[in-house]
Amino acid sequence: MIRSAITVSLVEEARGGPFVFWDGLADAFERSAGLGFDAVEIFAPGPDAVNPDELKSLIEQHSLSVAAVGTGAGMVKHGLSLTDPDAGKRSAARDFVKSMIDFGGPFGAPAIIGSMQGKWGGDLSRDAALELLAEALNELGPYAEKHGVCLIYEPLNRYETNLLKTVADGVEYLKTLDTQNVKLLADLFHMNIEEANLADAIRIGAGYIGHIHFVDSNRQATGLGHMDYAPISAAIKESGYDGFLSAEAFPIPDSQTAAEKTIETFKHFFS
Ligand code: LER
Ligand code: MN
Repeated sequence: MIRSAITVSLVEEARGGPFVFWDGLADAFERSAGLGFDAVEIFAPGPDAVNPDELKSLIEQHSLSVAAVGTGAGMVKHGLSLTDPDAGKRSAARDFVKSMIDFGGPFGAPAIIGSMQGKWGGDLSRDAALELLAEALNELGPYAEKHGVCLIYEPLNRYETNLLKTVADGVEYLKTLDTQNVKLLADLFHMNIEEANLADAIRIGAGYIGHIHFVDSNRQATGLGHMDYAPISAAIKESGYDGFLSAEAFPIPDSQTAAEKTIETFKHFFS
């Protein structure tokens, strides 16, 4: 079943970033439940930022799930990346991701590798960086399996990565991995920059896409840009996707309006 989700950031350093809620978990859960969302996606500074008992009680109180947990704080707060030329830093990056897998796993929430994938450049060739990333994913994918969750890898647009930028490239890359427990994140904002046709890209990703960032062309909430959701939603449904459509969008004009616009679009195309 396709379910709705919405992001909350607990990372002060990321303020100004594309997350809908910013005022803590309790606020995010209450507003999300009030609007009829199915789940919350959490961007946290680290594995200890959230008390698991508190999260458990919010989940129960509001009948919500945790859709996914972001790992970008490893980069934003600690400057870590899985393709750092320095082996010690790569190892610290993998440890950070593991700690986030251990945080989200018990709640059934996969961890997302977005900015933690890093970039190639300097002495590090593109092939070498992709090899380092594959080593990391081959370790972290099976690591996530012990919680019964997958690991999510997100192709990004050209301004945020020079590694993999399209769904098709992501699919081909996943096929080269030893693990089958890594799925792609199709972020409609990144795709709007990189894909020739978003619906075709979704079809190419059928069976490989494990999470979707549901957002408009300008990274505002759905309905506030010029994305054409009719062909995109048709492709998502045709592809048999049964994960979350998660609003990773700027809180413009404010969090509540962004959340309302998202659930309105979700209901229009997916209910
Ligand atoms: C970054 O642009 C992004 O889309 C996030 O989901 C990555 O963690
Ligand atoms: Mn994203």
